[in-house]
Amino acid sequence: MTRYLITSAIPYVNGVKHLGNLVGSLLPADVHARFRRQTGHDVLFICGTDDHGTPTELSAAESGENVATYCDRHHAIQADIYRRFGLSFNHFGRSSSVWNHRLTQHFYRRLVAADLVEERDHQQYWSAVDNRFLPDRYILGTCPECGDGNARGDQCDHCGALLDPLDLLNPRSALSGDSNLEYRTSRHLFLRQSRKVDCIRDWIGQRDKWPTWVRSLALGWLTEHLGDRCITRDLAWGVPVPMPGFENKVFYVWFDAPIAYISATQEWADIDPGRRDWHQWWWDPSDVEYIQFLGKDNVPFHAVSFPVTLLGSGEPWKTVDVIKGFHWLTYEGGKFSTSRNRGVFTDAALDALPADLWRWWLIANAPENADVDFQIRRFAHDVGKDLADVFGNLATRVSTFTESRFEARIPIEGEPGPDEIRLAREVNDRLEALREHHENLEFRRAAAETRALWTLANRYFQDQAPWELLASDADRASVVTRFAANLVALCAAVSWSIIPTLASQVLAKLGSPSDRPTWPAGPAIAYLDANGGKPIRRIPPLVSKLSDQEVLGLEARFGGG
Ligand code: B3M
Ligand code: ZN
Repeated sequence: MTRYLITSAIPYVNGVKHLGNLVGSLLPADVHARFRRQTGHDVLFICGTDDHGTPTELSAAESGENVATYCDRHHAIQADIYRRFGLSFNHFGRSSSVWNHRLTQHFYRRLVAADLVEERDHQQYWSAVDNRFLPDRYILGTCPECGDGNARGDQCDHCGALLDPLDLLNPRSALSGDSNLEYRTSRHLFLRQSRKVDCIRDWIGQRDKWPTWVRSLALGWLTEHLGDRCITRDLAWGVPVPMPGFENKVFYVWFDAPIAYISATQEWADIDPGRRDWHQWWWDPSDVEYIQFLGKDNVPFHAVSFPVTLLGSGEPWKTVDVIKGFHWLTYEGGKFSTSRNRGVFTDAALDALPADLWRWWLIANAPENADVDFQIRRFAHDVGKDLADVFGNLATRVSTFTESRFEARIPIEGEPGPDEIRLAREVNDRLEALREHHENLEFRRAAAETRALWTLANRYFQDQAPWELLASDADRASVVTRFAANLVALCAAVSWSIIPTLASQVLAKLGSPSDRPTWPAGPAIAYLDANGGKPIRRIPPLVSKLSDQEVLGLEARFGGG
């Protein structure tokens, strides 16, 4: 049976992430990991923090902390937030770990042996005021593409262009503002990606499960931009370059970051070496399907650069089978902005409302094929409707009725009739569709199908009206109540990957396994007719709807409206 290796892009350690980061990689990866575990597969779900790079150094400098201490603190903050969001990583590692230092240097040596690394002189900005080189985000300036005045040395946040510091007009130091910069030559290492173009093109050609837009993005990058890439920087924080003359340099963050997927697995294995073996996941495994979840700006690095590292090493590393990319989540018609504190950040989201409300809306509206706008008012409306009116209402109504009219036991009397046979057939069809959507990584469709099952269950209970049957046909009232109670359990079990806390609450009250409910197997008629005599408890209202006042409060708090 296939085993699933699942990675989410590793978020930069600096600062708490917003909902866009959550839905762009971490959350869908979790939903898929949970779904695969539910269907009986062996899953390894790996993530961590991306601890290197100039944004982190700049944030540490701003907070007055030493970079390592800053990273420790922020790693713990992010790990805690993701735990509270229910993200079920097997391991949440760090790119600054000793495992990642070791493995990054290993890849470097293999690439040198394969003649894929070249030393070159590289022009860098140098500031006399700061007394240092200014790589990447240490430089700010005017974007040559769109004219925005605050583009950074590696990227323009305004238009998304990927840049080199030397591309910027009117460059200045991000540290001191010094604009009287010098060019200085510094010796750097380049990964000769251009020699691997055909190899990567063939490799992409063999991956047939990527979303079309991800594939074209990757192929476009391959043809237009695949120059050799500088993989070292004049910085102190990062993985040291094991090469004489490079004592004051480290590897570029994007060289070591994806390697952390593997090194975090090695760290995970070292926690319990008797039972865990990282080779089984990464070293030429025959039965592993590897899926990466990431935002669209990360596609080139995962579809082209990281494969150059893996394939270029000449070793049998596992490469990705499916890249599931995501577009952007925007916030109330604009951008999420950390500096302007605009948008919903993950810590504030959890302070305001339970995790499952965010999880539900984000998955149901995941930016899979285009950007999606998050609006507080729409969010409040949707979760009120789906989670309170449909799913919550179903669970509370059915359990309350069973408790008060059947002494808190699923009634055993009566035989299913034509309505139950029809219902079971529809449940079978919908379950099969739902399973396919999850297997195909179609999250919006999976959420819509999940909702359709809830609606079906609600409608069955409402149409059959067992409260009216009690006096006229007690056996029918029993059958309907039994089917409805089992439907609630089924609805909860298949929702667990998206809303794990709410689903577990419901299952616990119904006396069903709630930690990791198994995916329903076999014909629905059998399990909808089962459990006669089983005790259940009343399920209190699961989700309360947000009032207008509360919506206004959230808008004010998160800068929306
Ligand atoms: N930290 C960028 C990002 O969070 C980067 C991803 C690395 S994945 C190896 O978008
Ligand atoms: Zn720009």
